[in-house]
Amino acid sequence: MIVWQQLSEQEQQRALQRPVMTNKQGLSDAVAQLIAQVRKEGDNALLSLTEKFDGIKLDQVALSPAQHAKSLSLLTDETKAAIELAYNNIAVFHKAQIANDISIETSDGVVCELITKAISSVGLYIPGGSAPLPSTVLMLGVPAQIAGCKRVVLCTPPDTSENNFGGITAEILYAAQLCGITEIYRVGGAQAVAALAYGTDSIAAVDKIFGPGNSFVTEAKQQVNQDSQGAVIDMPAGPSEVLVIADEFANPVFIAADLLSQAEHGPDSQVILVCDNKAVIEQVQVQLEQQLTLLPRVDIAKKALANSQLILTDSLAQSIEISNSYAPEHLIVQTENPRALLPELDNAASIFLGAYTPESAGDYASGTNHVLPTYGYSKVLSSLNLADFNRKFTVQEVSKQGMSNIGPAIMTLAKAEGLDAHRLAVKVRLDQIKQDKIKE
Ligand code: HSO
Ligand code: ZN
Repeated sequence: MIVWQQLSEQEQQRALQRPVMTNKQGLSDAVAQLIAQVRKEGDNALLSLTEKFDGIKLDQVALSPAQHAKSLSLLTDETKAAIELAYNNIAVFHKAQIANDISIETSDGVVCELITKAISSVGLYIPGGSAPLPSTVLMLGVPAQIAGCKRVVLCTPPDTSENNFGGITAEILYAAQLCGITEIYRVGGAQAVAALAYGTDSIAAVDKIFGPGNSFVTEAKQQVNQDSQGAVIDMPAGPSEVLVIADEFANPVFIAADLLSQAEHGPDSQVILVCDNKAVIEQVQVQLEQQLTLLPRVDIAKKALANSQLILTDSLAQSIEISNSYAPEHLIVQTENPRALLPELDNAASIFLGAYTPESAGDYASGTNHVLPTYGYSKVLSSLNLADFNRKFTVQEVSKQGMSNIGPAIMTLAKAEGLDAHRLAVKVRLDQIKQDKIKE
């Protein structure tokens, strides 16, 4: 536990520092090579890299209908129902985000419009292997479906477990099926990102790539994003993080469970508790130790906890201040009246209010999206939403009357900028309008 009051300003800054994301040259070179190989050798590169990294020799990246059916058959009714419940809630929340087009007359005879259209083709990268994420299929696939993207392509590494060797995790397939995704490929890592960005014989290139991944995937996304021939990506990736604001009314068992649910994601996960009550922090510490030992991912969670903080503040106001300056990805508020604090919570990508709102709710099934800006980006970036699968463009139509109304001002502005061709483009029209009037 650290006592905020007793730290110098510098120490306070250090306490909230995130792990430095070193863009190791070795990683960057290795990924650049993988991308180059996929661009040159196409499907052959995908198959040989899958053999090398995933240890499985495939004859094609597409999943055959027979393999698809075999993988899907492994799913229990209980899991299906859970995926359906999550799908429905996520769909309700994202359908509510459908934006209305705008058409408005800004001056008499001057009509301006804002039109929303779906991005035509999107690629969803879903991690596989030891920790497949069917929930991420829903978080990406549902908004893509609601936005109406014409092509939705899913890439995920092939399953190498004994009973589904060479298939795809059943939960991923079922979630994809609900989202109407039919293009599914068994390829992961940087090679999947390269295929999505540049295309191969089997996988046509997409316009935008979404989804989390390991350091290779993250680096590959950055590289294709920087290339104008590549693809745009969803958002910068960083270690996942949670900050809990608690007061004397909070339940230490709940808090510890929430902190651990974040800690089990990875050794670099960030977990922070800010609380103005010492007894609560001490009880959380006891709970952390007790609950930790029961977790299958105890080693990962332990590492994450080692670089995390339990901070004693002198007031709730100070706790809020710390949270706002840290700008967490997830913010859980366990206080007497959490909703009352909401107007003061400025920077967080996803906020969880009250004792019965764990992060797990938003991770899986409440309806909000779990793809969120981390690493302090919540100050400027938004939680993934329907707009990420859309683009907006404008339309304008100016009548003769409209040109007469705004033309003189445009000419004055063009003159002020010294752009005479701009001024003339208006003048020729105003002259024509004058001539037409004389003829009338
Ligand atoms: N907490 C993760 C999302 C996730 N949790 C997926 C469980 N599965 C990042 O927001
Ligand atoms: Zn999670």
